[in-house]
Amino acid sequence: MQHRKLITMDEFTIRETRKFPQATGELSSLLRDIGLAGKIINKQVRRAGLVDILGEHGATNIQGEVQMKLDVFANETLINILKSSPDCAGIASEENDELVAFEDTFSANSKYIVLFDPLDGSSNIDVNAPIGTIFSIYRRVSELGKPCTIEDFLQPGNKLMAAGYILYGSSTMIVYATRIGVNGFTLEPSIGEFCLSHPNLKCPDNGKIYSINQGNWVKYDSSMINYLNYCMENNKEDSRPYSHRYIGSMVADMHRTLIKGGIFIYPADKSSVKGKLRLQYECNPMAFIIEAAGGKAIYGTGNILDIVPTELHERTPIFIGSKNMVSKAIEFVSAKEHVS
Ligand code: P6P
Repeated sequence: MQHRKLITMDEFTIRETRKFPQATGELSSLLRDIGLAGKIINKQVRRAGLVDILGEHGATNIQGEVQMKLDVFANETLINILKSSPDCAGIASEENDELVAFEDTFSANSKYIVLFDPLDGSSNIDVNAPIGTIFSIYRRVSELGKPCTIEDFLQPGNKLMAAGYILYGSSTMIVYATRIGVNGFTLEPSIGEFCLSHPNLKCPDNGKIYSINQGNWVKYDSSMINYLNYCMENNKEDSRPYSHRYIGSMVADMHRTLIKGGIFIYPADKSSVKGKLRLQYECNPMAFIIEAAGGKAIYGTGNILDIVPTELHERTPIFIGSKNMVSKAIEFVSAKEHVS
């Protein structure tokens, strides 16, 4: 049988870079570094049940969430690798209160900064459910040669240069978007390389799955309840245009939404008036990916990518996925202006 030639992520990014004569290859190099961090994290995730890496690390992060040891390992791996990369001036992590500006000369002259959620969905670690790493890459706005500043990290999502996620699922994948498209790569363990498996990903305009934590039902306002009734009412005639799926790990729920179509929603509610999910670490990167794949990402009346962040860890409501399903949801849900 003729084996399909494997195209590694490095080969792919170099090929893409060659399409732009002015490109320097720094972004490709940064994506390679993030892929390396993903492979190192993946090795521990795959052994989590065997090594003393489960269980609560005891510390709590700025969100007040107890940090699982794997969270801390993933965070430190990403920081260490990006610190030694010549293409990253600094980072901001969902697990760190403040940004980390890399002070060495190499880094201070780098033109990119990276934000990441090192291990999203970590509450699923001890039940072996899919978890993921989410990352965003911006071109810095501060002066080269000096440490990066908070302004570099408070750019709206429409300024992103690239964004992606690593999904530690039944296989390990990295999916990333640039301004020219979305591509997925699956880790081939025998050679330790991410190989192109999902070229030119597109989010279907329609889908059959709505994804939301309906356990929060009692906290929703009437417009949100009306929308959920719409999602379920159709099932009474067993027409079943919509099914409900919710993994509770954004990377896994979003990957399904990207591949199969559907809508993922984490709305504002009575106890989380700004929503739960973080704008810079979860919502903007996912919005960038979904919109690059032809989908839609809204917070209420406006696009997620147009929100101008005012603080590093701010949250936002999110309706994201197949563009026709997002448009339908917004018909029901009264516009919720972004509460900054
Ligand atoms: P809930 C995980 O903690 C996370 O940040 C996302 O990955 C996920 O979509 C969401 O929170 C789950 O939140 O309130 O439904 O448990």
